[in-house]
Amino acid sequence: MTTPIRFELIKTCRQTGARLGMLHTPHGSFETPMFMPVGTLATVKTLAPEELKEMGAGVILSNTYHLWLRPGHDIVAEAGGLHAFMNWDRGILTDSGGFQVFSLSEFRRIEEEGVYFRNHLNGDKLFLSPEKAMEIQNALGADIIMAFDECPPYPATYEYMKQSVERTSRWAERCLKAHRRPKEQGLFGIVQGGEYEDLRRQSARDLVSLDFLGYAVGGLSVGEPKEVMNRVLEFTTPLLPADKPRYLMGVGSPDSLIDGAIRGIDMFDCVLPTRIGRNGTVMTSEGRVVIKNAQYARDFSPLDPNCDCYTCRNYTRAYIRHLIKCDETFGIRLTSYHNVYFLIKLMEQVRQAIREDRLADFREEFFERYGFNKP
Ligand code: PRF
Ligand code: ZN
Repeated sequence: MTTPIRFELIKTCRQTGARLGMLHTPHGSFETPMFMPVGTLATVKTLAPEELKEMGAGVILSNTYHLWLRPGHDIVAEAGGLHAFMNWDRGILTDSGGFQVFSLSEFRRIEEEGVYFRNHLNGDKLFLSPEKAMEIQNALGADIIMAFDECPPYPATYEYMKQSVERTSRWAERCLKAHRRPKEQGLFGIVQGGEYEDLRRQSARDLVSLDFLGYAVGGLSVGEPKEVMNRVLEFTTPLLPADKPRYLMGVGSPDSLIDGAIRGIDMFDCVLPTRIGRNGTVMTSEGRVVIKNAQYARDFSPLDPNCDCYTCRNYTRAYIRHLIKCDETFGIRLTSYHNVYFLIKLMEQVRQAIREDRLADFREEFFERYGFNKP
């Protein structure tokens, strides 16, 4: 194989311009737009790989930063790589660590060379650079690996953002040079630039000229209003090559998945389904349900009347509420299962709507039922 990652554009929706595609990886081919569940520590919290497969998950995401600290990328490499270590034979994407450093650790200092910061677990001094992030990701062995970038906070000044975008481009070039397994792992570049159109343009131009196998849009879903994210996507995705996959990082609310697909995004990831699942919130076709609420104590219906997942076929709201209120781990397994299934099936519906050129209609119906159209 000459290129580990190949994207096949199958069709675009005539109503919206959304793309139906196929992502070919060394661990299988998967339809896009897709949602990638997050398994930060080489596990999608509470779910077994077999369960993720039966739901139809294609690619899962894991994190360079976390696996570097625990158990150490050397141990994962010794196990035969991340796929073997965690018993997952479909796709894996690893994020490069930059974003996690910015969101988790204190005392970070960004220099041209890389980022100095403290371990969020024990306070030890650490240093992560483009070369180090590539070394770790090459050892982990994911199918898709990410360039080491800076994701500035929102809002950031234009002057700061410009410097940051330029540094992220230089870091991206260093990542390409440091990549030791280009035949087995596809490297994606990450477009930054915040809400500034000319900086997004500059970032996209720099990265596209470096020729990555795919492009992520980073620096969104960092606290900006939804309209800002949509506007940034509207002017950013047209800057990216049509024959390469586009990945919107860290976005997973149902409305944003649909609105991202409409703006030409092919891949998404987010901790949302498992994170809210663990605190007892579920996404349903009729909106979010906080299962701990007293109103569900005697509700013997499934989490979502329109869902055919393992949880909804077998368990009631009242039972799941009871488990979660008693801190029984089975409860959060059931909510996590349902929530991940919900987003995977949502993307199946999005793909079907693209196939039939009716994604705008689907969006309207979905938003109405979910309650996004309410004031
Ligand atoms: N960069 C990286 N990972 C990320 C992001 C980013 O900008 C985001 C932004 N939402 C999530 N994860 N490397
Ligand atoms: Zn369900």
